[in-house]
Amino acid sequence: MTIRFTQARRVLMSSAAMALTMLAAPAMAEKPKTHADGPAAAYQPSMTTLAEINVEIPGRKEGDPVMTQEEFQQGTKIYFERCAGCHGVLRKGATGKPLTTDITRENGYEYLHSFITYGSPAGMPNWGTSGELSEEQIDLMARYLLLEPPAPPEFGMPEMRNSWKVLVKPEDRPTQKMNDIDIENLMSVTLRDAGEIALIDGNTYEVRAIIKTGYAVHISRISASGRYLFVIGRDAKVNMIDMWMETPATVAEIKVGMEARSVETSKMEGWEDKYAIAGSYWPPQYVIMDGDTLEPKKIVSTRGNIYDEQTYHPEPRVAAILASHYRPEFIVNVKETGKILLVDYTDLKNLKTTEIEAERFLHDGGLDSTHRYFITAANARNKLVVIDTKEGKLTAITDTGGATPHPGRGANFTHPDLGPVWATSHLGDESVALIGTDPEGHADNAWKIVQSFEALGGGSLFIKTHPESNHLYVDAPLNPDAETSSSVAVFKISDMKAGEAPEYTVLPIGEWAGIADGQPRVVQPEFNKQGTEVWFSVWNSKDKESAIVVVDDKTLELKKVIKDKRLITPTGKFNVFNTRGDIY
Ligand code: DHE
Repeated sequence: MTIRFTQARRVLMSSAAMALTMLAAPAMAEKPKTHADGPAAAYQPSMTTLAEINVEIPGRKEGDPVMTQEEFQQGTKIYFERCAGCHGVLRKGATGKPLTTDITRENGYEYLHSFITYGSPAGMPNWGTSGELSEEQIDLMARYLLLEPPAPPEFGMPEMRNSWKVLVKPEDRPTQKMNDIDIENLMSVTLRDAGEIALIDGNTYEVRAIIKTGYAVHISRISASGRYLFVIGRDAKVNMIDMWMETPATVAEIKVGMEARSVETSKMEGWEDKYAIAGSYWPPQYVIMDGDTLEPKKIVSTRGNIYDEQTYHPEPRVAAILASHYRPEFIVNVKETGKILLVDYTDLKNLKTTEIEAERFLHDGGLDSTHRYFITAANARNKLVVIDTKEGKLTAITDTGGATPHPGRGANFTHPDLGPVWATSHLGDESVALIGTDPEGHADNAWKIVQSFEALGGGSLFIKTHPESNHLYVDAPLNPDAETSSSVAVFKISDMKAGEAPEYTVLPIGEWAGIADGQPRVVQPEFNKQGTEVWFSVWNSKDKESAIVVVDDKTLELKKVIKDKRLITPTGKFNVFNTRGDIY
């Protein structure tokens, strides 16, 4: 059953939830939002791996509050898990304000205590009144912030080489495909909380392999030849999986840092499968590795100056990385300095990097349909940045008109009136924005937001279509309303008109999954190779049943519900053919 909506349900989202601020005094009279009220706040990075490290209390200063080593360790864990995503590992500020001791000591214990307890209407979560932190934990954190922060260890070449394992040497690997799997239509599915991926056959829906990967595994990318699959966990572990083996398995692995989110492989003609690259949140760096073995070759720190203020930032995290199809370059998003790096991999000894001034807090993005332009979200600034990967230059920076754009890799299609466009949905409101991507054929529309319309509600993470499809799918997994977060909006592309809000159909994917227990969220549409089916993850908690729901793209009817007790917390899905060719 599908429901038609002419008017989107509005869900109040606070874009301000992104901006944690310690500027104003805590306003106790105003009821702050709970953390869960703002999907943007709930989506802040959690440094879960860093939270496990052992730290020492840094050198004491006069007037330091008394804190035992055990309390300091607990404070560090809470800080890395709950606070570092916004305020930075070193407390120098990121999307949130700095919490260095010159500031926290000026404000004092009482101020910090009530700020943590009550939060602020501007977006600081009310950790105390929401019950997320106990009174003892708040007291601990208020004292903890008065002490100097611990510096987590660096992770350089010796650490990487120590962690690096070649499990099957290139010469011992098969010389031809040893299985009957249609690799191009395989889906690599993130099983987030299991620290595994499932390889699901796109033709038969059969789980062909479950492979152990890093902790809280995040994304998969595919080598240019289509043979190797690269998976990265939040603990910065990269697995390189050979899909030609009888049962696909890890042939090499490495840890590239302590917290990471992105991995990619070289795609330029003549450089296929030559290199892999992974970027980390901590330490702030990227590493270029051998594409056959993951041997680390070159580590480059991203510490440096913010593009506009030109002040030093000690921990600019590496967000999305894409491989250029036009030049032998990796495109590296550096979040906090707002720089996009074009890293030329032809000569690692004499590394050439083009550093583009973009915008701050770069997150995710993808290529336009010609693969020439990289379009990426500076999400905390509500901007899209466009890079010409052929010329190696900034093309445009455009405000999306919405709150916190979150495109994933985005969606390319030809609008009946407006020509070729790339679409993003938003985390902070219900809008979908279309940016014109055809500077030759539709020069007036190029790099402008040509249309904006409403989908289901805020809390959207991903949007998807396929060159063979006439539909645009928009999810809303972080919407606070359970029904909305388990549904998906579908727009018919051929019906779209300039200046007119398109209607959409709601697919009750969660309901179709037939899961009785829990409150699963529906996340990340992904097409099969042919562009005839779209797959959704029905993402439940770890101890509850989850599923993958497959929808027929032509009829929008349910085609298959994939259930298997091994499918624990499925989130991202990466079709080999589409991911490899940047088809989205
Ligand atoms: Fe992701 C992509 C970072 C939370 C699912 N995520 C990305 C990318 C980055 C990123 C930088 C782009 C990688 C690239 O293209 O090279 N993600 C982060 C975070 O910092 C954040 C907000 C919090 C954290 O602590 O990690 C975060 N991400 C999540 C989730 O909670 C999601 C929904 C579920 C999960 O599996 O963890 C999630 N992120 C994804 C997916 C992609 C992704 C599925 C790839 C989308 C694609 O189509 O390419």
